Amino acid sequence: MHRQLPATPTALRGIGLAVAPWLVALLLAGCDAGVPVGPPPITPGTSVAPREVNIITRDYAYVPSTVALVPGETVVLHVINGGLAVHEAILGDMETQLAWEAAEAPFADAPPGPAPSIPVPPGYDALRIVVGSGERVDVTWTVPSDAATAASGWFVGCHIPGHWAKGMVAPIRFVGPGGSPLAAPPAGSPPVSPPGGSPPAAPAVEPSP
Ligand SMILES: [Cu+2]
Repeated sequence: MHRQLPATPTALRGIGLAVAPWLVALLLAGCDAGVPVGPPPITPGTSVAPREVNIITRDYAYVPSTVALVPGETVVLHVINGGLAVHEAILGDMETQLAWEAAEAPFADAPPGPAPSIPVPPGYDALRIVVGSGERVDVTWTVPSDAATAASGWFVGCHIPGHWAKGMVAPIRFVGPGGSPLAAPPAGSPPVSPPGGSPPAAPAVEPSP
């Protein structure tokens, strides 16, 4: 414990040093905070050696709360359901998330069993991984190389009815191999509903040309 060290203002004065109390407080706080650590470097996955990425679903959130991916890399997504409810991980930009939210809404009272196939509008197909309670599903997937250019940003979202509204969404942070962000979050991004909040309104879905 740093605070138990004898380097208090009184002790320092006792050895002839004039140290301002605020400086000691700053030093002690620095000890507690530790050395600033940036995001860990990422070795992008390849088709030969995909990078392993864990996404844990809970009732009703994702762990980690932000998923770091390198555009163009190939990953093996391990989606592990640590919750009691069935969950899914849909990876795509916000327009895609909202299209799936609208498309899955009619299935709120679906009977137990395999997840129904969702008639998502053309152009909004996305990587969708459904996992039952206690299950783990592994999927090898290549991140689109242009994903970071999506104006609305990318997310991992669960659109099993009611889950998005409970805040079951995690932003994807696109990074370079060094772990540094490729771009700041775009201005004017659609708001992500907070836990317990109401979901963003579904967009007017236009068919793809
Ligand atoms: Cu869910």
